[in-house]
Amino acid sequence: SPADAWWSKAVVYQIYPRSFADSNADGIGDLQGIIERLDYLSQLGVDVLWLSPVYPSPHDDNGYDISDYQDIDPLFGTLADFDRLLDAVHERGMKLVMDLVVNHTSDEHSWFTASRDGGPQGDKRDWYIWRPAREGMEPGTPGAEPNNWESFFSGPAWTYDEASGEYYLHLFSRKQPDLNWENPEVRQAVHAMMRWWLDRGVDGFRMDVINLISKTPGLPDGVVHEGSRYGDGSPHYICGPRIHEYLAEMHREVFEGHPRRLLTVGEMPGVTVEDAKLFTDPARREIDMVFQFEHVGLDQGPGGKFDPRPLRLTDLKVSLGRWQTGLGDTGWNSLYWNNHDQPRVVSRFGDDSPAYRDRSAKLLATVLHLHRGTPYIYQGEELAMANVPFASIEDFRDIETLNYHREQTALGADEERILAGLRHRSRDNARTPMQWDTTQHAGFTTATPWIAVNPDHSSVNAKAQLADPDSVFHFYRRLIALRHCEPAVTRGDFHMLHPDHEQLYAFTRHDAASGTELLVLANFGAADLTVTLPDGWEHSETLIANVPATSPLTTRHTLQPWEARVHRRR
Ligand code: ISL
Ligand code: CA
Repeated sequence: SPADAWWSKAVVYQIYPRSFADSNADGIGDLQGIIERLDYLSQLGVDVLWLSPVYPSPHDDNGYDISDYQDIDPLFGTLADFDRLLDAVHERGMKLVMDLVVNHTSDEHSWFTASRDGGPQGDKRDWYIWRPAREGMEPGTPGAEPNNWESFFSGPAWTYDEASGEYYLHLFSRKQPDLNWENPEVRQAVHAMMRWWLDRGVDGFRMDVINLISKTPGLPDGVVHEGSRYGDGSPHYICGPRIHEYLAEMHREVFEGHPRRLLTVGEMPGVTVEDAKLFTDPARREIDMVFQFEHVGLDQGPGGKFDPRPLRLTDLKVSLGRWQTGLGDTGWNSLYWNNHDQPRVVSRFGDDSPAYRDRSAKLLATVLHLHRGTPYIYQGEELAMANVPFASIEDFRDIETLNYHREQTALGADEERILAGLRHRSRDNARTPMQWDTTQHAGFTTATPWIAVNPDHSSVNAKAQLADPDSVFHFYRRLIALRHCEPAVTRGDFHMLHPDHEQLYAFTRHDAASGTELLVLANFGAADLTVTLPDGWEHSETLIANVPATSPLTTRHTLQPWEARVHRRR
């Protein structure tokens, strides 16, 4: 069972290098900055670090547009710095996982420039996805794109290349052309690059949008939904026809028989429980776990990502509960609230007002870390870093945000309305610098940071939290330690209690092997909540709680606002 694998006991910490720590005063985080903060991560107790991309890149999408897979961007340091970082991570008993972005490259990658400049008959033409204009249309004119797909970052998913008279596909920005995975040479080049990093000593990969690499042959138009100018291409690229074949092949070519214990996690927008079970069933030898997106889409209104609506707790429980039981004993979940693409969870699903910020952050941590699966912490989450009070569009940096703003402005949308959506949802909420202390730029840099720090760093920062045993940081540290020592956290089965309750998130974890059962109770709200417990939990042992001096459990128990507690019985 996947629960026997080393990573079932592990907690992963995601570093977004550009925003973590700047060692050379250029306003951008770097590898040396990470090295200087490793003791902080060691103290937190995490097992694995995942680095967002540090490869050479024009940074159209902050490094998710890679121009050379086998080097380090000078912004972040050198390969020698990387080797020092890797050693320092290993010396502390942690592992390092790289971001693998191979659905697309940068348009400045030599593979793409060769593909483009060699023209339709060129050697590397077939490494990318080139197509002529739509039948009967004048190439380069509006609507002449080969199909009607929309890019994730607004506008058509095709860009016209005047010189060759053809278009190339890019599901993301025009500077992120999609690789053609149908071409075996492309797959072999990717496998060789992955082996090169493993030979260097890295411990695995987080695979960017890896379920988008196989497209339906013929690239058919998508259905045009009400209110959209584009077709929905997603059925033709989400978990496409050859995706399992490609991942099984990658496993064979790269991971099979590898002497070290690795971790592979596939980022998979739109993946279903059924597919995830196939991807992560160890017997099928594809990948270890997937990032799914269902729970972070539940608070999205009909207008899409930037049209937020309040979360219904019952929806969250239905969704996460279905993934828990759906993957069951066969597959394995990744557990996350945050990453560099998501707004901060304490502002999103918790309560970031001064009264409840820390307590609700601890509640969210408790609920997540007690699920079955491998938890991921995104930098700053362990300090309850919150969304950012962006004043105007000038404060944002993210390409998705800026493109959306430009598109909506051109459509005549109201500026304040656009900004309201962006304040809730922009990816830049997650990308402001790590808050180390109370100094001007939060100890992140002594220069001007590439994006402004959140003004709340005067009260929310690592220095203050390290000194306070009741801080969110130390609470995360205790949750991580609990996973390391309590087998029911990793192995226990999952049973949701009170699924229809709109304020209570409660479940049990039962581990038959050790005869241990855990009960998790969480009050998602600012009002007291009286709950009726299942039999036999009165006076059970409290393992962890986010309120001081917890009273013993009674059959009818009243939870304080945002209270969370975990009990154990044997
Ligand atoms: O945040 C999103 C846009 O609304 C997501 O759809 C996101 O683009 C998707 O989850 C894929 O994310 C990954 O690939 C992107 C990159 O921009 C993201 O940062 C990365 O996590 C393209 O490489
Ligand atoms: Ca720097």
